[in-house]
Order: sequence, then structure tokens, then C-alpha cells
Amino acid sequence: MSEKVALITGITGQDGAYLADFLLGRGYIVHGIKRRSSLLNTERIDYLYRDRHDAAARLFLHYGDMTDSSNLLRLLGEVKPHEVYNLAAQSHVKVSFETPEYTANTDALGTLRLLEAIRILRMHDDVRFYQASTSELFGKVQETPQREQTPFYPRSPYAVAKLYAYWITVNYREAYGMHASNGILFNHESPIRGETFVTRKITRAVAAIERGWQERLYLGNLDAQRDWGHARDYVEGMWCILQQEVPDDYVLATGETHTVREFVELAFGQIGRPIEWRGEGDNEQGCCKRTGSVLVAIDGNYRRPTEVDLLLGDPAKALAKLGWRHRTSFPDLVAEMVEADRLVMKRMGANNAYEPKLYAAE
Ligand code: NDP
Ligand code: GDR
Repeated sequence: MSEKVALITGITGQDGAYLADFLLGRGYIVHGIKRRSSLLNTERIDYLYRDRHDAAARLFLHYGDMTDSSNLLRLLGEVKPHEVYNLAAQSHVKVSFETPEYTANTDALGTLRLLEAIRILRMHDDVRFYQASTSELFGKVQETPQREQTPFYPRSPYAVAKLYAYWITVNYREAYGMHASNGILFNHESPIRGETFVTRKITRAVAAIERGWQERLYLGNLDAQRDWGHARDYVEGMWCILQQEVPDDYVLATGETHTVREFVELAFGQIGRPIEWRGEGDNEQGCCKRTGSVLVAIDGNYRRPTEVDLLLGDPAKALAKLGWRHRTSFPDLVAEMVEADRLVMKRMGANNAYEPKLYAAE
């Protein structure tokens, strides 16, 4: 059999990097779409890349954008993939309230453009399509644990855009018989998680505070509960979904939920630092000097206009049909992320090159 070819949109993101690594390890030829940016944005996949003139090169990158139909059409025609993983998205929930139209264009219409390109090229009988759907679809709690049949109630422009993408994927499956599936993935993190998601914001703060480079940590809603797993485990689930004879939709989750507050406690526990909590507007003067504890305070700017209070997934279908289950426990995830950021900051310290990038905490 000829080598399998995969096309990944969003290859420069957290999941794209783990998935590319996983597929290359399984002998795939991997093509990825990257956006043009004024600085290089391939840091997460540089270690996988070989010059395209090298006979051993199996990873190929192409400029593209989910907002550009002609680009998607051309790339699909050139690459002729067996499997398409649509991971590209404006993926930050809070940012989607600031850029709702762009988020809809990329996350909702971008998915339509990709599906339609496959159809126009008459590849819909041959290509298997994975859509990166999300637990944000469940939004305002209707039932827990959340499973494939739980009604959706999106609570952000991001989630509403992803709702369109979910249903257009189902529609192309039903209308054209496409092998198109949704993975409804609950939060998954890693040492290469974007710095503005809460887990990475916390683990970076732990490492910076330990070195004396940051004084305090400001967060939004500490009571939000999330079902957090490791991205490495979840990309394997994406692949399993596309290996099924019959396309279908699956929840991937750990079946455990934890508050943001618990994440903070576990992360600072890793460096043995107690925490002093302050509410919004509380006096922060004189805090922590005597006790050596860390100040974690609320800044209302990090709250969302509408919040998703509780996510807890039921991965029973994925276990029964795919044989998939998460492998990394919550404490191991937190520990791995903290240790990775400590190492990053240690290297920065050795090179005298700490870059606070304070905006990264937004
Ligand atoms: P990231 O934000 O890390 O990566 C998003 C990727 O999409 C990046 O490669 C980004 O490029 C690319 N991208 C953004 N906009 C466009 C565009 N207009 N055209 C082309 N590419 C674009 O997200 P994750 O890796 O964490 O998530 C992957 C997917 O899974 C996303 O669709 C996300 O919504 C979804 N998801 C994620 C979950 C999670 O917990 N991580 C849970 C459930 C779903 P660049 O690097 O240039 O910014
Ligand atoms: P989420 O992830 O919105 O669940 O979306 P994020 O880490 O941004 O927020 C998780 C929870 O933490 C609360 N929170 C804060 N969040 C951020 N970013 N910054 C803060 O300072 C802060 N303080 C508290 C949030 O209010 C929220 O309740 C992620 C993304 O990867 C989506 O693309 C994906 O679809 C979902 O996970 C599943």
C-alpha cells in the first residue's frame, strides 16, 4: 500500500505539533498549512522539520489561511491527502469576544471552505475528515457528565462558531456520504500550550516567581471547573477516530474535573510556595513579605462576559468504540508543565535572557 498522506490545518499550534509528531511516527507523509506572520511561527514543529531537498523529508509546510478558499482548494488538489485534520482556529475563548467576526470567519466558515473544497475537487469519497470540535459546545450546564447526546448551549462567539463547524461537518457526512467526524475534545494542555490559556499562564508564573522575575499572579474566575487532559493523549484519539470504518462523533475527556484554584494550588505546591488569595479590589499592600507566600489576586479583566462554569466529560463511547482512554493524570499533567517551564526559565537565566512578555498573561 502507498504511504498515507495527511494534511493538518493549524499545524503550528499545540495540537498540530503533537499530531504531526504522532503521524510521522506512524509513517505518514504530513503536510501542514501555516499562516504567514511577520515572525517565524513554527517553533513547535521545528524539531520535526527537514529541508525539503533532503530525501528523508516527510513533513512539508505550505502557506495558507482558513479565510482563503482558493488557497485551500489549490493545496488540497496538490497534496491529495487521505486524511484531513482541521485544527486551525482562533482558539481563545476570551479573545473571541474581542474578535467575534474574525473568529466566525476562521472557525465556522473556514471549516465550510475546507469541506466544500474537498467536494468541489470530488475527493469526498476518498478523504477522511476530522473536525476539532470542543467541549465549549456544551457551555451552560445542561447535564453532567457531558456526552455525545448532551444538548449544546454555546456561551461565546468562539463556541457559536464551533457549533456551526460541528453541524456543517455532520451535514457533509449526511448529504454527501463523506467520512467526516467530530472529536468533541475537552481541555487538553501540555508544556507547549499557548501562554495565554490559564494552565500555561499559571505554570509560567510559578517558574518566573520562583526566580524572582514575577511578583504576583492575576487571574479571573478561580471557580471555573475544567476536565483537563494531556494533548499527547488526545491527538492519538483524533487519529483513532479517522481509522474507524464508519464516521461518527466522539467525546474525548478524562472524566474528572478540577477548579482553576486547584490547578494553582497544585502548581505552586510543586515549588513549595504557599498562596495568599486576594479578591478583586482587596488591599494587596504588605502581602506575603513576611510569610514568603505568593499573592494570587483577581483581576476582573480576565473574566468572560459569559462563562462556562463546569465541564466534565464522559468518554465512555470513545473507550467502547475506539479503545481510547487518557493516560496522563491531572497531577502528572501539572507537574510536567511546571517542570518544563522551570527548565525554560532556567535556560533563560543562564543566558541572562529573561523576557517577561507580560502581555502573554492576557
Ligand atoms: P492553538 O491555538 O494552539 O493552535 C491554533 C492553530 O490554528 C495555530 O496553528 C494557528 O496558527 C492556526 N490558525 C489560527 N487562525 C488561522 C487561520 N485563519 N488560518 C489558518 N490557520 C489558523 O490551538 P490548539 O492546538 O490548542 O487547538 C487545536 C484545535 O482544537 C483548535 O481548533 C481548537 O479550537 C480545538 N480545541 C482545542 C482544545 C484544547 O483544549 N486545546 C479543546 C477542544 C478543541 P498560528 O500558529 O499562526 O497562530
Ligand atoms: P478555555 O481555556 O476557555 O476553557 O478554552 P482557558 O485556559 O482560556 O480558560 C479556562 C478557564 O480558566 C478561567 N480563567 C482564566 N482563563 C484565562 N485564559 N486567563 C486567566 O487569567 C483566567 N483566570 C481564570 C477561564 O475563565 C475559564 O473558565 C480552551 C481552549 O483551548 C478552547 O480552544 C477549547 O475549545 C476549550 O479549551 C475546550
